Amino acid sequence: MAFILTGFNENIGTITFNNYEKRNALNKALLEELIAALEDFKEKKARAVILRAAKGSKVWSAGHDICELPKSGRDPLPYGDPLEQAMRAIERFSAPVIAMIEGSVWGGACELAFICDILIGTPASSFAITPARIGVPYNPSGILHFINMLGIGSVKEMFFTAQPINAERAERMGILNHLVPVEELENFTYGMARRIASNSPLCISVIKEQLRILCGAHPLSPETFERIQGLRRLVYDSKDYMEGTKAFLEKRTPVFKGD
Ligand code: YXS
Repeated sequence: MAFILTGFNENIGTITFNNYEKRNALNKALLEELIAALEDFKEKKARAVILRAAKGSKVWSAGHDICELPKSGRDPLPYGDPLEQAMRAIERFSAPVIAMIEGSVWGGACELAFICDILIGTPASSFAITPARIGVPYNPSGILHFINMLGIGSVKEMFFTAQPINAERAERMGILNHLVPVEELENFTYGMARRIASNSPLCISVIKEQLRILCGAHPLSPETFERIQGLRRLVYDSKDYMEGTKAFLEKRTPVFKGD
């Protein structure tokens, strides 16, 4: 089964999540297909890529596939995790990637959407950052992506409450570049992609890479890095981390005890 569908037209690539039975949960296979699709679009010299869910989706993506999160004692978001690899592939893709958001976005899918260059949503779009709901210690590069997008106050609220932010607020916060009626979403998004495709691809790819380098220019001392890793280990070694994933799979509310 293909976990994504792809298309290529007028130098614009399209990647459509195709795992709705599991609410487009980002499993290893889907993410490997996404990375392969970007490689193919690179060969075809795509000038823009659109990342989307199927038309009419109520959920854009439910985030990391919880069934694939490691058991206690292992970092759930290591550097080599397929989701981390997919995000780096998007960040380093030479052309702009536009997230066309129809439906709700959860957990690691928020970071996947935020790492895209432009986000276009509808009034039914929403965004929920959910590590605290599952008991997952997010990683430094991911937190930096959120800080670069939102500012520290909004990042704290979204991480601490794990509650969805609606489309109107998401536009005010700068998450959405554009908020359009659902019936206009495809035309608006592909219209922007065509405008981008008509500009200088070399200039755009250099500006995109310059922005990536400048946004990520936060040197960490080895001691700071080790302290962050030690803090994260406290969480992923905890009973709460086990309880979060177990509760989801048993379809019940988690009972966190703080240890
Ligand atoms: O019971 P079946 O087999 O039909 O499967 C159900 C769900 O178990 C499955 N599913 C998922 N499977 C794995 N990983 C997921 N993230 C996931 N989400 C859903 O899809 C089938 C249909 O789900 P259901 O019945 O709940 O659909 P719904 O339409 O009533 O509700 C849609 C959602 C998205 C509101 C609901 O599925 C939900 O709350 N999903 C979990 C959202 C979430 O907390 N995602 C965070 C994943 S962890 C992550 O991304 C990072 C590690 S972190 O946490 O750090 O951000």
